[in-house]
Amino acid sequence: MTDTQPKLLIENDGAVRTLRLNRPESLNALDNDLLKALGRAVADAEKDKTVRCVVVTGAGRGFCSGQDLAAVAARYTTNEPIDLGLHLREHYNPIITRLRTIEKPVIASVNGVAAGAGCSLALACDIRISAESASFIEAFVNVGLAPDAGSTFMLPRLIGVSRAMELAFTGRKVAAAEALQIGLVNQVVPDDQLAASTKKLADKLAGLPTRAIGLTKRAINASWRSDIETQLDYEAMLQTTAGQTHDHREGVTAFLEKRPPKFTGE
Ligand code: LHQ
Repeated sequence: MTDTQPKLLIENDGAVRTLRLNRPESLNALDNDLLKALGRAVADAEKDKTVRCVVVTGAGRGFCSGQDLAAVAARYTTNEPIDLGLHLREHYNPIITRLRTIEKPVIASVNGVAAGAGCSLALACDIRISAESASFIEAFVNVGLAPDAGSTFMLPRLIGVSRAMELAFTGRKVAAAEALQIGLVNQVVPDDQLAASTKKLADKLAGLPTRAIGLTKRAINASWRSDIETQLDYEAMLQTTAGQTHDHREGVTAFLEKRPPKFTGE
């Protein structure tokens, strides 16, 4: 790979925007350039009204191997003090926060190994569709670190505290079949069908009422720090907004006219 190739490929297909990590020689390890490009791309996708579904995937045989350890090691050859927390706050945390709050569906199309912060990246997406040969590794412990980039938030919520502890303590590789069984991924497909299955799901999601999906995401996120009374009230407030959208009118009209709805995302 030459330096002229972008480290992040941005592909548009109708209302679906795919962000493809493109450092295949390192299984898409995250260096500063790639992190910056990813941060910008997620922010752009959030702003762009023509984008109604975002897909995150990797080029080559890996999804993402996490922080580029060569870049970290390079810093350890000098006496320069290194603050990993600063690096997380500057580069990772804004990306993870935005993926969790962007009011559009985000799919991780996991084409290969997702390790360390690469696993966190997959977990930060709303839905995970995985190739049969893909795997998930909470690899942080293998390099003497605690999980970051949102893994300690998403992992117990997806698979329960006990399993989250085990995977984070051991850093063992979880194959796609086990990931499906424990609820780490939504769907596992044969490797050669990952692109087509992702496209099918992404096209479907991009054609749904995007505002309602955004509000759904907001409500489910809020439920994690809520109680039932507060949540019921929050749902009512969000439904006031949803009830004023064009897509709500269209959905009701289409139902009564016995035709498929044409949602515009407005
Ligand atoms: C890599 C990497 C990699 C560089 C494979 N970096 N080159 C930490 C610090 C700071 C702040 C932010 O947060 C974090 C959180 C983290 O993400 S810590 C965890 C970082 N990731 C890992 O510890 C995973 C390291 N990689 C592996 O354990 C293996 O490569 C896996 C299990 C992912 C894949 O194994 P294999 O399929 O056997 O492939 P491989 O090991 O042969 O890797 C292929 C190439 O990719 C190889 O380069 P080479 O020149 O020998 O072909 C690796 O050196 C390179 N690579 N991960 N993170």
